[in-house]
Parts: sequence; structure tokens; C-alpha cells
Amino acid sequence: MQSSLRSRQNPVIQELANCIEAVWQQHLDLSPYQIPGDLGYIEGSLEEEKVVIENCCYQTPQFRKLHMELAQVGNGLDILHCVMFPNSDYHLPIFGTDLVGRQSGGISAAIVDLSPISPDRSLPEAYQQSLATLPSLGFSQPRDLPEWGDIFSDHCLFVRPTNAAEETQFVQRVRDFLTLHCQIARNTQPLTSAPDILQVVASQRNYCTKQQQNDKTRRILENSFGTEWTERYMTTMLFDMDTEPQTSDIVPSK
Ligand code: BLA
Repeated sequence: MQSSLRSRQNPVIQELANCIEAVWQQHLDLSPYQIPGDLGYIEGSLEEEKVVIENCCYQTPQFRKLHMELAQVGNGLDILHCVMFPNSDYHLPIFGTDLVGRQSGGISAAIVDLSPISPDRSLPEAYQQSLATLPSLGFSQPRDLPEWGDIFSDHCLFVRPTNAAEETQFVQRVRDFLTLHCQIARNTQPLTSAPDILQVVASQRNYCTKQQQNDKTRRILENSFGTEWTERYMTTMLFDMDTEPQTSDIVPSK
């Protein structure tokens, strides 16, 4: 995506967007993903601020949807949102990141996680091993997760970076999470049991239902696009559930 919006955004957001795309291109076998006709580039201004949104999506053999969204709110707020939804026959965590900052100012919220999809909230062994090798971090302003944040893992990083060194540290941690995630995903075999696949579907649904409870995201979209459009956007574009679990080609066990 060579976007016009990106070049006008907060430099940390531009850097993170470039980083995400570079890792995807280096490590994954990307195919086009059909974004619903009217949702690629969106402009809205109902009551308050104008919002411009650019969406970019891919799919791969392991992921049903890789989604990166860049948004700019008229009052000077810049947002990067990114989620990687695995296919339902891959027992893989959900990578997600959100960066919210002023166009010409600091980042107020920087979050990245590999969110577990096991009922006990643990990550697969390969992830635990890789994550254990990453250097420990120091941020002066860690932030508390909201109530719906029980979907995130123990490795979730949620901070307000206070200077350039912390911003760089955050981008580097996203690069590390993404790289190890792509590498492990490529070496993961698909599930073959229908109950295991349905468990993945249920976990992804829970992730989406919780993320849809983020009032801060909802309020910004509602101000510019209205409640009905926002509900549709949050449930079909930002956090859509898997409607076609990969169980059709599995022979039921006797
Ligand atoms: C917070 N998300 C926010 C905030 C805003 C948005 C304005 C508050 C920033 C702050 O408190 O400093 C807005 N985020 C958006 C909008 C979009 C968006 C408008 O993505 C899209 C159009 N959110 C995600 C993902 C994660 C996420 C993938 O989309 C995590 C992986 C997390 N965002 C997240 C969390 C908060 C947040 C946990 C803090 C919420 C709170 O403190 O209540």
C-alpha cells in the first residue's frame, strides 16, 4: 500500500506501518484480499471531526486476513490499527497492535500483543520459547488495560512512550513479535480435528466480541459515521468473526 495518508501521519505511525508491511512481505506468501467495495478508502464527517480511513488487507495460507488500517481524525489524531486473523484450522495466537497519537506530537497509546486462543490463555510452546529470548524493556509510563482486556497475553505491551528512545523500543518490539509470529506460523501444521477447529473459532469470536467493546474506538467512528455504520464497520471490517470454519473437509471421527 503506497498511501497518501501515510505520508501525512505521525512519523512513528509511518515507521510502524512500513515495518509491518516489510515483515509481511519478507516472511509470508501474500495474496490479495477483497476488501468490501466501499471500505477501502473512507471519509466521514457527520457531526464533529472529519475522519479519513485507509485499509489494506492480504491473506496467506495461514491467515484468513491480515489487516492494517491507517486513520486520521480532523482534530489531529492519527491511528494505526493492525490485526492478523489466523485461519480457523491453525492454532495460532492473534497478533494485534494499535497506535494512537497526535499528528504533530506524542503517542498516547501504544499496544502490541500476541493474544492467546487457548482456554487457559497460554501461548503455544514455540511462542513461549521465542518470546523468552527477547530483551527486557523499560518504559516509564506503562498503561493499565481496560476491563475487556482479559483477551491479552502476559506478554502484552501497553504503554505511553515518552520519548524517541521509547518509541523506537516499541517499534522494535512490534518487529520482533511479528517476525517470530510469521516464522512460527509458517512452520505450523493445520489442525485436523473438528473440535480443535471449533475451539479456535470460539476463541477468535471471544477476541472480536471483546475488542468490539472498546468505547474509545467506537466513539471516534460514531462521531463521524453514525452508530449504524460504526456497528457494521466494527463487526465486518475491524473485528469480523470467521464465517467459514475450515471443518468442511474433515471426516467426522466414528
Ligand atoms: C485505545 N483506540 C484507543 C484510543 C483511541 C482509539 C482514540 C484511546 C487512546 C488513549 O487512551 O490514549 C481509537 N483505534 C481507534 C480507532 C481505531 C483503532 C478509531 O484501531 C480504528 C479505526 N485496539 C485495536 C487493537 C488493539 C486495541 C488491534 O484496534 C490491541 C491489540 C487496543 N486501543 C486498544 C486498547 C486501548 C486502545 C487496549 C485502551 C482502551 C482504554 O484505555 O479504555
